[in-house]
Formats: sequence, C-alpha cells, structure tokens
Amino acid sequence: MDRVHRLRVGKQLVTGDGGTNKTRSNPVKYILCALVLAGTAQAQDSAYTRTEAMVPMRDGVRLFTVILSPRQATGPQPLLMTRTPYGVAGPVDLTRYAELAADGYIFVFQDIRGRYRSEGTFVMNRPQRRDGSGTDESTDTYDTIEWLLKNVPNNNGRVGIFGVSYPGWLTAVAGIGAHPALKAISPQAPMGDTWLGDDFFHQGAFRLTYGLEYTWELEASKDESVIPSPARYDTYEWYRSFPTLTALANAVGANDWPTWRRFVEHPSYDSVWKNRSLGVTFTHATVPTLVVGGWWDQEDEFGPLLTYRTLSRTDTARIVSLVMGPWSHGQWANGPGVRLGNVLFGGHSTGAEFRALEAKWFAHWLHDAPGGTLPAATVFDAGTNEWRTYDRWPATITARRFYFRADGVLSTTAPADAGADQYVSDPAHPIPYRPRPVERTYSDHSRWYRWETEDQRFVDGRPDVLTWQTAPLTSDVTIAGNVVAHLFASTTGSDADWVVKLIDVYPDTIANNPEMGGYELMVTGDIMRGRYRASLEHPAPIPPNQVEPFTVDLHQQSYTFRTGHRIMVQIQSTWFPLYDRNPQTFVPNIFQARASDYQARVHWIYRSARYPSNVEIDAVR
Ligand code: PG9
Repeated sequence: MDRVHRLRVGKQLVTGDGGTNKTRSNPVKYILCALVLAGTAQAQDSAYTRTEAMVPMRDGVRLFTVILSPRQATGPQPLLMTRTPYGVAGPVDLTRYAELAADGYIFVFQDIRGRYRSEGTFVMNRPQRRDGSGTDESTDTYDTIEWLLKNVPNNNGRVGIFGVSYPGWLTAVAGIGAHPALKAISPQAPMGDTWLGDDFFHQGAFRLTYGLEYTWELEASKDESVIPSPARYDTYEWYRSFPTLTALANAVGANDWPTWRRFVEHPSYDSVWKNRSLGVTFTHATVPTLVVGGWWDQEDEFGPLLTYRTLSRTDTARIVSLVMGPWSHGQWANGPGVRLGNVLFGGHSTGAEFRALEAKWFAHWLHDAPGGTLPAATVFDAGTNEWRTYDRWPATITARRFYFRADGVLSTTAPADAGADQYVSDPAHPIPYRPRPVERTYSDHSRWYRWETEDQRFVDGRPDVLTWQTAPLTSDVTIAGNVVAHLFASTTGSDADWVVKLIDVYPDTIANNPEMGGYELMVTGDIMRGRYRASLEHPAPIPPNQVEPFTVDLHQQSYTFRTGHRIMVQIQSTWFPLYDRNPQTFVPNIFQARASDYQARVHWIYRSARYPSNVEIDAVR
C-alpha cells in the first residue's frame, strides 16, 4: 500500500463508522494511518512542537520516536505514548486524540524494534525474556520512559500508554515490570493469545486469510512496502485453488517469513505460543489498567477478555477495569459508533461515548482529575442498546442451557429420548464465512471489519449447516458473561472442526426497519479443531463413528434477546477461507497434509438424553 493510498484510507476511516465506510485498511493501522499520514501538518504545527529522536535502548539499539509537545501548555504535562509496528514518521493527525488533547498531554509515538525507522530486528509478538537478560518489548518501553522523563522538557513525571491491537498488546506488556513513572495503561484489543483465540488460530483452527496476509504484510518487508496480492478478487476462489497449505506457501514464498514458519513448526499450543500469551505473561497489574474490546472484533475479541480475566484474579487493589462495546476491531477509536454494518445502536454514539470515558479515566490517573474511576465492567448490550455496569465480570447470575432437540427445535428442556442430526462436510466445497466475494482482508471495499454482523441467512438452509431455534421468546433473555457450547458428536473421519454460532433471529416484521425483518445476527460464534478436544498441546485422532464430547468456547457477551425474537444455534464444519480446511483425516501436522488427506466426511451431532448437546450462557434473566 503506497503512502498516498494510505492517506486516502486514513482520511476515510476517520469519518467512517466501523463498517459503514466503503474503503478501509487494517483498522488498527487505521489509527496509525490516521495518526501518521492523514494529518494536517498545519494543525499540528499550530498546536504542537514536533521533535524526532532516536532513543537508545539498553543494548544500544535506537528506536525512532516522535514527540508532540503542546505549545500552549501552562504547566508540566503527562506523557501519553503509543508504540507500534505500523510506522510513525509522517505528520500526525490528532483526530483520534481530540478528547484526550483537551486535557493536555505530550504525545509520544514510537516505531518498535526492527520496524520502519527503528533499528534492530523485528520479532512478531516478541516473547518475554525469561532470565532477566536481553530485551523484550517491556524493557524497550521501560528504557523509552526513562529517556523521555530525562529528555522531554516540561513533563510532569507521569506516563500513560495506550494502543489498539498490536499497539494494544505492546501496551499490555508495558505493564510487566512497569517503570515507576507509568501510571495508567489502556490495552485495547490486545492480541491476548494468538493460538487460543486471536489473530492466528482459534482453539487450534488456523486463521488462513489472516495468518497468511498479515504475515505477508509485516514480514515480506520492513515497512509494508510489499503487500499481499492474492491473484483473485474473490479470495475464496484463490485460497480454494490450493489443494494443501504447502502448495499455498510455495506459491507465495511464505516459508521465507518467520511467522509462517512458526505456524508450520508449532501447529499446537506449545511454549512458543504460551510465552507470547498475556494469559501467561501478564498476570498481575501494578498500574491502573483499562482493558478495552469489541463484541464483534473480527481480530482480537478474545485478547481483552483474556487480559481482564487474568488480571482481575489478582486485582486486590481494584485498579483493573473492562470496557466492551458493540464494535469491530478498533472501531471505538474513530467516528461516532452509531452502527456496525446493518446493526444500529439505538441512537447511541458508542465510539464518542467511549472516548469521553477514556479521556476522563486517563485524566484521573495522569492529571489527578476528579471522577474517572470505573466499575469492574462497563459493557454495551446491543440487544437493548444500553451501557450496563457490573461490579464483577462475568456477572454470572444463573447458568442457562439451550438444548438441541428434534426437528430443529432449541429448548431449555433437555431431551429425554435418543436422536442425532447429520451432515456431510466436504473440504472441496467449504462454506464461505461471509457472503462472497471475500475481498482481500485489508483492501479497498473489504467487508472484513463487519463480517461478524452479516445476516447468517446466507448459509441457513445449506445441507452442511445444522440449525436449531426457539419459539419466539415470551420474555427477554440477557447474557452477561460466558457462552460455551457442549457438543456430543461423531464423524466417519478421524478429525473435524466444529463451528458454533449463537444467533439472534429478529421478528419477521420490524415496523420502523422492515429490511431487518427475520435478520439472523451472530451474537457470538467460534470454531474448535476436534483433534484438540482433550489436550491443546497433544492433538489426538477422533475415533471414527464414536460419540465424543467437544467444548467450543464462545467467549463472552453482554446481549439481550428481546421478547418476540428467537434464539438460534447453527453448526457447521468449514468457515472458509477465514479458517483452513480440516482434512478430516487425522495427520500429525495439517500444514503438511497431502491433497489425498482431505476427504468429505459425515458428521453427527447428538441430541439425546445420554448426549444432550447444548449451548450454555451466563444469564441475568
Ligand atoms: N490484529 C493485528 C495483529 C496484532 C498482532 C498480531 C497479529 C495481528 C493488528 O491489527 O495489529
């Protein structure tokens, strides 16, 4: 992507609304695009003095850093920093920072090690150093703070850090061995664990489009001058044209990229992934921490939930809070946030509301402003369109189960008889994860960022998609916490993927919004790779034709199914090309599977007294 293109993208993103804008790049980069390239130098010149520095780290590597100091400051100001792999050299647009800027900050932006104008070697999600020697992103942050405090005039000795996605993860690891001057951090959509539930794998299933295209973008060049170029506009066709992952990798030279090699060499959940997981490395907050995420974040919804869950266990000082809104990846950072795709938020400007809250929170910790502390959780319910606050999260009130029954019925009553439903899953004809064409992930007109809110009727009725639904609800059902699917299933093969979607089916007739009649909104959904049912570290074949239990973590939600709506569950075994195809024949490493391993298989989902498959929710009512 050239700079002019990025500039255009950045500008559109600033005015767009998380799914309504037609042109969009990586929404994380969007913040950086806006930040780096879309700005008006004049505005910056009038309000801020810009300084650039090569900040030395403890091992002598120097990191390119941009410092914007407010010209009109009446006294010492806190430093507010974002570290990023996406480039900080161009002029800065402070649109994203408008609410914060009003309180007065010295803004700092830094290229991390090995990216753009910084020296050193880039390592994707660099693991935490283990024995106290060497460097990692935490030490680079520490050294940068030390330098800033001594070299930036008029700072008040307090530092805040925030960022979205990769910069969100960098923010989180700043909290490990935090510098004493670091007083507030806000990790937003951090990739908490890229094997369990964020960018690269979900519960063992490989995120094909993201894993390939993102790695291509970041590792084929230092500064994204090489961008992914699948040969077809509809990448569904392009990915399907490769019979194996080896063929795909050979075609694009993916074996030259360290992260692709990591996928191939570490397909299971081993120390390579664990050492990068915030659930393992960031277990205790010593700095006030505001964790932020989106319920329909197509990249890193799991990360914020994992980060909050991990930190809250040890948070005796009650300095950790969670905000989850109805957003796609990073949507809260720009634009009003009145909708995502087809889904409207009842007149709320959720993005603007969040940024006001964020500014107040930072002002509290960095300026001693009154107010600004937050309850454990502030979460948006997109069923009732309201913000809810909870003193603990999940708010677990009652666990409720929705059982699969005969004739496609979903019921709170468990089955008393025997029964099962079956379908043929054929890797040669995988189910698209969103309506085609599946544009390149970060390309003009890509609908990537809003795919999770697409109407699921586009697959309803396919012979390889099973559906169960309730009657119209006679009272509201509110989730406020965990959602998990308990499946009992068998296959004629020896491996299988299980995709489970929990769906809100709107009433047929919606007076003020007729085109949404009968809409099937995926409230939450995810995939798990059957070979990992007993151990994430040691995959094992599924014994053919034998009923086995499978647990599919559907993470969390705050959502009300309204009276008159129906609750639906859909199950399928391909979600392509977002996820690679499971050969459905157990092989030790799917990255090395042969074309002949990929076989159509019959899968059975049981719904009997003995095997009562169901979806369980933490329900408020
Ligand atoms: N979701 C992106 C990412 C972060 C970390 C690893 C891989 C990808 C991002 O938008 O930054």
